Amino acid sequence: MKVFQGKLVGTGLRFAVVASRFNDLVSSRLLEGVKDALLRHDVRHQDIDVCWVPGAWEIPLAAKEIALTGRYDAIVAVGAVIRGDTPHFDYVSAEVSKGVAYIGLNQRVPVAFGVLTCDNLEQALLRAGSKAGNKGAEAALAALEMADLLRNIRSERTEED
Ligand code: INI
Repeated sequence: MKVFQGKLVGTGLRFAVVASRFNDLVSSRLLEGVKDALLRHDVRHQDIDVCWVPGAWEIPLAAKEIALTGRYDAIVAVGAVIRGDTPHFDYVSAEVSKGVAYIGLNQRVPVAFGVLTCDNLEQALLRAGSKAGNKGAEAALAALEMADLLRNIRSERTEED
C-alpha cells in the first residue's frame, strides 16, 4: 500500500497570494495570516508573491494567469465577501468559489480558498485574526500541504521511502 501525504514543510516551495482590496480591513489581516503561516513553515520571504485585485469577483482570473506562469507551487486566495441588502453577495461568492475550484482543477495547481463569505463585518473580523482564528493562515497551511502532496504524488514519493 502506498500512502501519499503532504507535510507542512515549505522549503523550496513558491507561493502566490491573490488578495482582494474590497473590504481591505479584513483581507489585509487575512494576507498577514497567510504570510505569517508560510514564513513560520520555512517558506522564504522572496518565495511569496502578492497580487492585489479590486474585489473577490476578480480573484479567479488573476489566479489563472498566475497559475499559467508555472512559477508557483500553490496559490492562496484571500478576500471577504460580506452580505449587503441586495443579492450581489450571492453572485460574487458563488463565482469566486466556483472559479477558484475550477482553476485548481484545470491548471493542476492547488488554489486554497481563504475567501470569507460572511453575513456582516463582525463575523469577518472574527475570522481574520481574532476569536475564530485566521482563515488566511488556515488556507496557507492547506496550500502548503497540497503543494507537498502533489510533489510527492508526481515523484511517487510515499511514506515508506
Ligand atoms: N467584492 C468583495 O470582495 N467583497 C464584497 O463584499 C463585495 N460586495 O459585497 O460588493 C465585492 N464586490 C465587488 C466585486 O468583487 C467586483 O470587484 C465588482 O463587481 C467589479 O467587478
